[in-house]
Amino acid sequence: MPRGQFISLEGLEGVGKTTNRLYIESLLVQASIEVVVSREPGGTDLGESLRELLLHGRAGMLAQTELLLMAASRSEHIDKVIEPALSQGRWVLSDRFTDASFAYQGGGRELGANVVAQLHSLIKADLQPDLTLLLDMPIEAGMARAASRGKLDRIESEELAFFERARTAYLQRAADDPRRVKVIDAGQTLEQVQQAVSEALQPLLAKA
Ligand code: T5A
Repeated sequence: MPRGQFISLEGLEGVGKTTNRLYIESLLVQASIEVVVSREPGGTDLGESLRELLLHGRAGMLAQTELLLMAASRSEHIDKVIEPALSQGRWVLSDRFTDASFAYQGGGRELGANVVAQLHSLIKADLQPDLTLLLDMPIEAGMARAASRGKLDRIESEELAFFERARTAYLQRAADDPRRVKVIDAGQTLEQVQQAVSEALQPLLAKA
């Protein structure tokens, strides 16, 4: 059985990952592709408990603790959800993956890309998505969208400079691997964003 394809969605707060995840799922279902939809942090029972701590725990968590907990969630997610699905020929659509740690902990928390890469060498560092859609837009506009949904969580409450560093790190990841990471202007109308998302998916869909 051919291995499934792995797609990740990335971007800062409020850029429309959830909205576009649902759209991509509908495109895959229309194409009769069996897809496992998941998220990070989360995706497993333990990962969802870690997500609760990471997003709604008390303030004052050390940057390195945050990175380790993200990686712990990812390790469980890879072994228990992503790898089994891909090897059974199913596709995986994950709301965030490793690029988020490079952006938020490497960039935002200033731990640096080397530390993030070193830690990931302990988990399955060679597993990369076949396609990553990086939804990008000015930070303030994304935060306004996120804020319109209600109270901000622990990470969403960070200062603007944190998100500026995270955005720079995300765009660096895209520049370093343009074949895998496609940057989509998330500040357009939803219809335009979905058109761009659909176009970016075509090469993968053509292989299905
Ligand atoms: N994290 C995660 C790390 O620090 N390191 C890591 O390694 C990992 C894996 C996870 C947090 O953890 C951090 C990053 C995050 O801070 P999350 O699950 O990504 O959190 O956060 P969510 O709250 O689920 O998602 P976001 O806040 O990022 O929002 P979304 O899902 O990007 O945006 P969405 O789809 O809910 O849209 C927001 C609003 O905008 C509207 C939608 O209708 C909605 O109301 N909208 C648009 N409006 C106008 N035009 C468009 N084109 C629109 N698209 C969406």
